[in-house]
Amino acid sequence: MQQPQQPIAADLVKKAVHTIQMLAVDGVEKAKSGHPGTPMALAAITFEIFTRHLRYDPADPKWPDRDRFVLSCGHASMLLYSMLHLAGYDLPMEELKRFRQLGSRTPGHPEHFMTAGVEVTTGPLGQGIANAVGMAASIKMLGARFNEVAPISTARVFGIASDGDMMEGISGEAGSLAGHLGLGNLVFFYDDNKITIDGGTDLAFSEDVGRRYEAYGWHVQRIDGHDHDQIRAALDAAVAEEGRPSLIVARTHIAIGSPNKQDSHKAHGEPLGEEEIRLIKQAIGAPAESFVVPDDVRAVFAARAEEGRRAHAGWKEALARLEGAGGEAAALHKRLMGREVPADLLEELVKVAPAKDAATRAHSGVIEQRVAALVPSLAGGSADLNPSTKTYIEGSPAVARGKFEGRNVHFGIREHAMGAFVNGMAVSDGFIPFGSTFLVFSDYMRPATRRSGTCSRCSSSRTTASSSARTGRRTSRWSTCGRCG
Ligand SMILES: Cc1ncc(C[n+]2csc(CCOP(=O)(O)OP(=O)(O)O)c2C)c(N)n1
Ligand SMILES: [Mg+2]
Repeated sequence: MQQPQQPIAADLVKKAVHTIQMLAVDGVEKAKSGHPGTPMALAAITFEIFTRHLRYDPADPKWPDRDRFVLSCGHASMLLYSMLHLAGYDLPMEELKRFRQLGSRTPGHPEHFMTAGVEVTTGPLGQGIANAVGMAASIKMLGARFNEVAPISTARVFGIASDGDMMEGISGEAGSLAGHLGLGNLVFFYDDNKITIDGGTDLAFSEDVGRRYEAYGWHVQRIDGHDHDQIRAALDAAVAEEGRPSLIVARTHIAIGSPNKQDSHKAHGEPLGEEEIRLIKQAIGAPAESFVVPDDVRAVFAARAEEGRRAHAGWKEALARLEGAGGEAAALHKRLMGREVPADLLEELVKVAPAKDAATRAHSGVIEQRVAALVPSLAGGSADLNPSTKTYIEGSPAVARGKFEGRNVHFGIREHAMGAFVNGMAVSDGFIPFGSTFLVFSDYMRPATRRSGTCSRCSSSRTTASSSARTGRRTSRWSTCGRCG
């Protein structure tokens, strides 16, 4: 397990945070569009997440047991791109300079299939934090199957959500489910900056978000989001809390350090302007030039990447132990990680297709049981409609707090969250997820549905069972379309 790294000197921390802030500001300024204020405000928090806890190996962005980082407020994308660049992912400075340009790997909002290190597409507020709940559950479900043999699924999901994320109803549904399931591997910051596009949050938002999440069953802390000691202490406590998801309510100031834009909604969605940037850089002692990364800041991240490489090597040893143990666990692990689907699935299903007329959902139920028997990756559930959708996988328990070995998820009457949850599972490893409800209520899932089902390689909307039939391959990775290579 990767531990917090050696303390970094306070002046170097400050310099690194300024570097993150200025990369984001410079990117937005060069593009002449984007969101500079929020990356500035969140730089300290993100720096602490990446350098203190987040376990990642930039040389292998898909390492299955990496910790995930989800920027639910996708409009602050330049923050994520700056972090990925510094962390050593395949995102060169040239790409930061091409922010929001056609064909760049730095689109206005982060796209999962486009940029290494972007764990899930974000932008529609509320979706990212709800995806993160599905990701955290998926990691626990995988762990429940194998960790006793060897600890191969131990990752945590870190993220940041903004006021907009917290106002959107979907985050409430997902938060409620995460609290119910006791997802202790989920750690989110709430960027409590009291600003949205139209002005102060007091225009439309007055509840105590922290108390709401406490009521959901989360472990909640409240901090000054610019104070590194407080951020570190809260992060350490959140990571140590294994029985509940954690929310760290961080009071921040949008565009902190900007003499004329700090705490103003004007810093949300427009470039700060050359003169304002000059004043900021002068005030914080940053170089006047754009897109500068000092060597000692690079060295901090290089050291962190080295720690990540070591953690990755440790995980490979655990994986070798699992594979070396042989037997059912090793075989199941291989099938899950490959999301294996038999090439003759269709023929197998035709064999059990009921001959008698019945409701389509009754036929579907019969077929699904057969799919479940042939495809161990299949997992999911319904939004409280099991007797009607007939999707409960027989012979497997339901996922519950502290019990993640089952394949059935009771989503409760939460269609919005169900859609985002299964999308979160889809970008995780091991499972081919499904959700179910009445067709008319599937309208509640429409935003999540729009974002699902794209090929992870070429982003076309065709996915697999049919691809294996088309390509004639014995098995195929479920999340690729089979046409792109
Ligand atoms: C579902 C959805 N509705 C609307 C928007 C457009 N939008 C982008 S950011 C934002 C709100 C900004 O406020 P906040 O979330 O607090 O972010 P901050 O300005 O503090 O960075 C809105 C309404 C969106 N991205 N997603
Ligand atoms: Mg805000």
